[in-house]
Amino acid sequence: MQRPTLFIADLHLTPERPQINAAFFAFLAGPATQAQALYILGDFFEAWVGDDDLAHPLHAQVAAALKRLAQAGVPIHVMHGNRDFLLAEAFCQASGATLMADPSIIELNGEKTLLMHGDTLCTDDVAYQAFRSQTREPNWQAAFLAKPLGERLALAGALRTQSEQTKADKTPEIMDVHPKAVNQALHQAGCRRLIHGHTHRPARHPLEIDGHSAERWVLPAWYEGAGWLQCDATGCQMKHS
Ligand code: LP5
Ligand code: MN
Repeated sequence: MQRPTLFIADLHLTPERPQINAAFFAFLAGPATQAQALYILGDFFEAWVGDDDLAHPLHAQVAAALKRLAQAGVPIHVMHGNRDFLLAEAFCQASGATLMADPSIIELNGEKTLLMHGDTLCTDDVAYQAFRSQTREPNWQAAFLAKPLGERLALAGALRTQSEQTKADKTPEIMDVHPKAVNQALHQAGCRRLIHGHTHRPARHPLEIDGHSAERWVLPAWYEGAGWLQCDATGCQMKHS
């Protein structure tokens, strides 16, 4: 039987949520071993301040566990999220994973499928989009990465606090994807299936794009437990453990 392709996002791995880390290691040792490929669509880590933080025991353990899966023959693809856009070459070396661009198009069981983290679709969140543009600039990143690790961790912590505060003032609609952005992304990519994370609102949304039926899958965050999308020739379904 054909092996399924698995998609996960928004695990937000951190030493502060050991039960979720355990759920991830169980996922890697279980369903992931049967996969044709594993796609991690951003916000894998709660915060990633640079690859030198691989020295943290949890980060080293996560990279080693991914590498075991990669060496067992399961290709692992990682996309940046808004929490871990600084994942880079050393992480790939340590984990055996390959970084993929956001957006990317893959051929999934004969269907062109668009993969995104999902943050770029939240076009009404103007303050976030400005912040995103700034922090994706190579010069900004070089200056940030030149700071000592401890300082970067402190800045990331301050920014997480600020993010939680600013989100309290934003409406749920502002923090969701904009339908026009979704339509435009699918139209431009020539795809009828989109898989993304970021909004933490797991669902399958049926759509119509250019007169054809289409679908948008939103991956779950891993706050309560593990959740992933499993796709094979018969289609996609959400799984939980
Ligand atoms: O992540 P989440 O779900 O809470 O909210 C996101 C958007 N927030 C973010 C910020 C991240 O949470 C922080 C990640 C830290 C790790 C990165 C490390 C490297 C960078 C360190 C830089 C110092 O992405 C949030 C969205 C929400 O998704 C829904 O889509 O609304 O957007 C914001 O909160 C951004 C604010 O609206 C604007 C922020 C202005 C910040 C100004 C810079 C101040 C620097 C503070 C450092 C002390
Ligand atoms: Mn995100």
